[in-house]
Amino acid sequence: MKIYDYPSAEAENRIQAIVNRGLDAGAADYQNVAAIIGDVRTRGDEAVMEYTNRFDAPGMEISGLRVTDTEMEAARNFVSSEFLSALDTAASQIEAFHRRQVRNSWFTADRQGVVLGQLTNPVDAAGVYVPGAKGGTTPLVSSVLMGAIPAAIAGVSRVVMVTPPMEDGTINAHLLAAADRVGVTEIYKTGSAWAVAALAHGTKTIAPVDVIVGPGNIYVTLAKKIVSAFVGVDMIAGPSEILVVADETADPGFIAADLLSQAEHDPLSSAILVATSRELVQSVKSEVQHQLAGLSRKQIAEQSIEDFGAVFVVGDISAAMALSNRIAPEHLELQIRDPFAWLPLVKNAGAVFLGAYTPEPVGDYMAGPNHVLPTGGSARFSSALSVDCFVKQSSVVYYSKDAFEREADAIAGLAEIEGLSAHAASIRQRLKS
Ligand code: HSO
Ligand code: ZN
Repeated sequence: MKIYDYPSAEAENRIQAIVNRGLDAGAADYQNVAAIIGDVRTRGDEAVMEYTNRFDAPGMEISGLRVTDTEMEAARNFVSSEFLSALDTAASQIEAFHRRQVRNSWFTADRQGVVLGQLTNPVDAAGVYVPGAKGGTTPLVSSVLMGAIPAAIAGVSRVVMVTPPMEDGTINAHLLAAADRVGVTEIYKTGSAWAVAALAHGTKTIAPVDVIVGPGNIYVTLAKKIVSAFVGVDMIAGPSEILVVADETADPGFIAADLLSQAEHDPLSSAILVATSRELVQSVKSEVQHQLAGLSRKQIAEQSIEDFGAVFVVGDISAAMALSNRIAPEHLELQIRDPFAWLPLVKNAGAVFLGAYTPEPVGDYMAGPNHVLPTGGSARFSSALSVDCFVKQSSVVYYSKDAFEREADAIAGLAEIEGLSAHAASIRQRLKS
C-alpha cells in the first residue's frame, strides 16, 4: 500500500487514478453488448439459448430455462439448517429496515375547493440480477435478499430473478433457497447481457419487467445502461470501494481486515485508509501483508490493493472527512474516537459504519440497510437501492367550479403568453358555461 501525505501533488494524482478507474473499463465492449441486446430483441428465446449454451451451460434446453418447483424443493433440502437460520435472520432484518422506506399516498386540501395528492404504486414486475458462481465470481446469496426484498416490500407482484447457470445447467442451491425465502416468483437460468435484454424486451419464455436491479460484471452493467432507455434500472454500479477514516485509537488489525474485505471483491475494487497517525499507518501496512497470506482470494485482493489501494496521512479528522467527501466512497468506516460526533460532517457516502465493531461486512449481510450502493463517486448524487426503486408516483388534481373560476384568468393568461391558444380555450370554454 502506498502512503501519501494529503494534501500533496502525489496524493492528488493517486486520487484521480482511483476515482477514474472504472471510467473507460468496458468502453470497447459497448458495441458488442448493444449487438447482443439487438439480437435478443429480434430473435428472442432462440438468441437467449444460443448465448446461454455458448457461454454458460452447453446443451441446456429452453425447457430447462425456468427453475421448477422440484428444483426449489431440492435446494431447500440441500442447504443446512444453520444456513437457513442465518438467512432468515438477515432477511427479517433487511425487511424491517426497508419497511421504514415505504411512502404512503397522500392528499391535501390547502386551497379552498382544491384537492391535490400523490398516489404511490408499485411497478408490475421487477427483475433481479444475481451474479453466478463462475469466472472468479461468487454466488452472492446476500444480493438475492438485497434485490428482492425492497421489491417485495414495495408491493411488486412479479419478482423475476435471473442468474447464469453453472456448466451442468444448475444453479447454486443457496441462491435458490434465498430466492425462496424472499418471495421471488420466477427464476431463469440465464445471465449476462442477454438476460438483461430478455428482461427488458421480453421473449416468449420470459415476460418483460419494468425495473431491473442488482450487481453484475461489466457486460451486465453496460446492458443495464443500454436498456435504461426502456426500463428503470437501479444504478450503473462499478467495482466496490471502502474508505476507512482512522485515528490513533483504531485497531490496525481491524482496519487491515476491513480493507481486504472489499479488495477481495474485484481487482478493480478500491480500499483506502485516511489516517491521522503515521504509527497506525505502518501497523496497518504490515497487518495487510500478514493477513493477505491467509485469504482464499489473495490474488484478487493483492491486485486491488496494489492498483487502487492508498493510504493518506492527514493533519486531523476534519481534513479526513473533507477528503472522504471528495472521494464519495461506497462504504465509509469511521474508526475514530466518538464517531457519532463526526457524523454531521459526512456529506457523500453510500453507507457509513461507525466504530470498531461495525465492520463493513455487517452491512453486506445482516444489519438491514441495502448493500447495493453508489460507487465511483456517484454517492455525491445518488443513494442505496431502496423501495423507491420499485414504485412510481402519480399526481392527483381536483378543482371545484369556484376554485377553477378563481384561477381561470391567470391560467389562460399564461397559456396565451406561451402562444398556446388551445390551452387558453380549454380554460375559457368553461367560463362561458
Ligand atoms: N460489498 C458488496 C456486496 C457484497 N459483499 C455481497 C458480500 N456479498 C458491495 O456493496
Ligand atoms: Zn462485500
